[in-house]
Order: sequence, then structure tokens, then C-alpha cells
Amino acid sequence: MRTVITFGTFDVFHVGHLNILRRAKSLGDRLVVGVSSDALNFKKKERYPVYAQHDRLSIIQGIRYVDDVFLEESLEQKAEYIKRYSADVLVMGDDWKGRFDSLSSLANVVYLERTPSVSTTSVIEVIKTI
Ligand code: C2G
Repeated sequence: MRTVITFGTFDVFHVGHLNILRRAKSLGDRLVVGVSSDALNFKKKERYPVYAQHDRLSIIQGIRYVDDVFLEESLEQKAEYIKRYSADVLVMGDDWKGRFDSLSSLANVVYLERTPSVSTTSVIEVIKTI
């Protein structure tokens, strides 16, 4: 059983999110997703996500590629989460390239290319103009 773990806010779920979850799952048998908490997001981006954490958790849990979800409370706890879920592979989008190489003694660290031309920010901007 090869376990893959990945992390993200997944706010205003879009096809870029779906693509990375599908590709992450294809690297193993079980996909576990750490969904960044509202508080962690505020710390990181100085704004709260549009969707509250319990809704983002429900959406991610409902995706067919996802086997388990949990709340990611801190960016610095990735080693702990990898051990807790016995993850063999850590998947991150390539906007994080190189940032988690220090974890490669714990798991195989893979950066996947982001889906071009879609982001939560661009969706919010489009909606604002409607
Ligand atoms: N993503 C993607 N293509 C896009 C947009 C996002 O592949 N067009 C990926 C990101 O690279 C990330 C995942 O979808 O792997 C979730 O994206 P975000 O919610 O933006 O994640 P982020 O805020 O970067 O949180 O501990 C990790 C951080 O909390 C990651």
C-alpha cells in the first residue's frame, strides 16, 4: 500500500485542484489530503478563504481520488503529518518547487506542474466583474 499525501487550501474548488488530486492519486494507492485551516490561511495570506474549513474539508473528502482528509494547522508540521499517515510520497504543486526537499529522507517529494490559467484569485476577480 503506497500512500500519497498532499496539502492545500483548495478554496473555491476548480479544475486545477481536481487535476492535482487526480495526478497525486495516480502516484499511489491511497491519497491523504491536508486541508489548510482558516487560521493558517489568515496567517499566510492575511485573508480568510471564501469557503470555511469545514466546507473545504467536505468538498475534498467528496472527491473520488481522495481517501482521507485532515486539517493542516501549520506549514511547519509536514514531517509530523507524513509520519502520522505513513506517507511514502509527498506531492506539492511546482509553485513550491524545492521548498520541501528537506523532507526527502521521510518521503519521495514530487512537485507537479500547476494547471495553467486557473486560480482561486482569478475566479474571484472574474466574479467581481459580473
Ligand atoms: N494547483 C494547481 N494548479 C492551479 C492551482 C492550484 O495544480 N492552477 C495546486 C497547487 O499547486 C496546490 C493545490 O492545487 O498543490 C492547492 O492549491 P492552493 O489551495 O492554492 O494551495 P496553497 O494555498 O498553495 O496551499 O501546506 C501547503 C499549503 O497550504 C499549500
